[in-house]
Amino acid sequence: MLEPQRRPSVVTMGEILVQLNSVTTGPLRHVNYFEKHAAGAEANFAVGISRMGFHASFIGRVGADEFGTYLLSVLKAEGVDTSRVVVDQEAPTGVYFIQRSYPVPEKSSVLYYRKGSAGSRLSPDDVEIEYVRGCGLFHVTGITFALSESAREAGYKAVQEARRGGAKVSLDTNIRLKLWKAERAKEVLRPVLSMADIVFTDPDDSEILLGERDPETIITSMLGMGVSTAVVKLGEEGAVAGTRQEQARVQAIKVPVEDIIGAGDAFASCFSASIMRGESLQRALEVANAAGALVVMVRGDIENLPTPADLQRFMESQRKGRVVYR
Ligand code: KDG
Repeated sequence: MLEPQRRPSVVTMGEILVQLNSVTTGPLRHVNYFEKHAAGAEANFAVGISRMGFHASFIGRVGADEFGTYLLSVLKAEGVDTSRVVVDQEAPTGVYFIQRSYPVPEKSSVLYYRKGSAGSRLSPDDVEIEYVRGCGLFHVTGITFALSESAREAGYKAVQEARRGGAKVSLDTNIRLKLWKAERAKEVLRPVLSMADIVFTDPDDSEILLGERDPETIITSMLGMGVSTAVVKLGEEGAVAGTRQEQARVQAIKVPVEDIIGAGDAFASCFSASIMRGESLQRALEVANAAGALVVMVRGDIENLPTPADLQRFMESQRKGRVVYR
């Protein structure tokens, strides 16, 4: 058993990638400059948790290459425990590009170069049982289960062991249809849903997983599956959350949008941090909503992830109406 003080509060597991974000908007064929960022849903979550003052750890693989070295140094600089990151000698670090505001204004799309990447070679052997059992919260997204068979098995193992150790499990459904088909996502993720305590989702993913788009119905059916907190992100309509005891709702915050990718991870990490701080469901949803708004204002997923002090200043500026809206 790990000593209590050595136990990580939050463990996440997935693929950390290099994001090459278009400096200018429009179709990628005409973009000449790309900016390098560290990204990947679960890694973003770990950084978000660490900025909020909790111990966070990331399990995954990077290649033995310059990009792998870069990603590890970012995680370390952010205070994320990388002791369980494997440097894979056989495969390169995954990369993806972001195209912004084309063809839909303010929407971003992703282009993956990650097939056979180090991150996708995540395996059950990378999941150290005592480590995962010892955490307070284990967080994973649907992306990890879509990467490869071995990554899916690693995902199942980690979720089961976290539960065995008494940790809470949080799942962001994050179904990326560029990585797998809807029917397969449903088949693989349904068992994870029924093992999760906290679920973050949206109507598109819920339609695939539950055949439901209505937020209240989604919450009711998730609670019926044994989930204790269900959160439905509604984009421009804000978000709703529910437990068996309470319901919460927030309106979206209007801010100048640079790149929406990463907002969901900011939302999920700050929601979880707020719940870990013992705050109410309504407060957690407000904090999550504010964190998501902060992240869309810049390119890159992790750069604008807030500290508690940032959140306080931003939320105060909202109340005072000081933010200049579009
Ligand atoms: O949630 C943001 C992620 O989608 C992005 O950083 C890349 O992890 C990623 C993915 O697989 O899409």
